[in-house]
Amino acid sequence: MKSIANFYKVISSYEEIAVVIHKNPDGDAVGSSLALRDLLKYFGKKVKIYSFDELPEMFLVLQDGYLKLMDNPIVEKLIFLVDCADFNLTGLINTDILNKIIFSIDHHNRTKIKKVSKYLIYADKSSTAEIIYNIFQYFNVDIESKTADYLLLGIYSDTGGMLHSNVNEKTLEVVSNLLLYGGKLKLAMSCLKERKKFNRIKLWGYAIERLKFNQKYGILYSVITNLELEKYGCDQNDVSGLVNFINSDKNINVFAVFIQQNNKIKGSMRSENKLIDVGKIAEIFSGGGHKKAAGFVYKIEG
Ligand SMILES: [Mn+2]
Repeated sequence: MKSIANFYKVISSYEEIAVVIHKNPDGDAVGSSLALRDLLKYFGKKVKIYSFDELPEMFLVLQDGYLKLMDNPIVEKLIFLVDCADFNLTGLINTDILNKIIFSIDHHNRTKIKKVSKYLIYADKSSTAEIIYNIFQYFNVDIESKTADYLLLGIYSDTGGMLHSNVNEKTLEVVSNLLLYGGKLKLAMSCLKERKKFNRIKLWGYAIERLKFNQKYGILYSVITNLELEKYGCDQNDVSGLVNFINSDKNINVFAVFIQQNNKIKGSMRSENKLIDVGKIAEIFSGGGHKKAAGFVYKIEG
């Protein structure tokens, strides 16, 4: 689906609608899902948001808005996936989606996701939140200050606080308008700041100490094992900010952190090089992402 106009056509046949976010949810998944719920409610829909994982600690203030997927089977016939590059990242299983319509709203660099029949995918947007903002605008729906907070959380989270190269003049215009709608940066700031806990800083120090540079490909990377994560009292959420943190030197093509977990390697990559699309690299290793930031989980056979 290419046009936002079809969004209303699709939702008009349903009274009850589900929104599903990806595992290990980030600020964009959380902010976008809450804002989408507000939009759907404006259109008179009953909406439930489902998450496979508990929300990470920094989003606890928003926890009430979510149902745990395991304990709450989805009854709604229309399911929105937000910010989800890969169906497997939802935690949904085949029986959850039997005879249901799946609608993806996303900015990851993918044109097709398995089992999804409706799309609004704009890979040039900074975040899914920016796309949701565009839907509000298209249908002339007033954005309340609380919704503006959610959208700002999504945009701030995916742009590392407006520091990444996915920010353009449109993103800044959206942020400016959201502030005019009464949005505050407080929620976004508190969620981003919370990521710098003591344990996390110790882990980052350890990983930074072990950074290696691969001259041939211009990749700066570090490897952490799952046992080391445990030793520092951290989990995978604590690693996500690290790759943004080391993303610094303009002569380096790709910044990456790899977590080794039994027979799996989980990678998180960033690039500021215009010629490099890390989303494509991630796809090769069965992952996904947008041009400048991407992740994958690679299973080692045998
Ligand atoms: Mn996102």
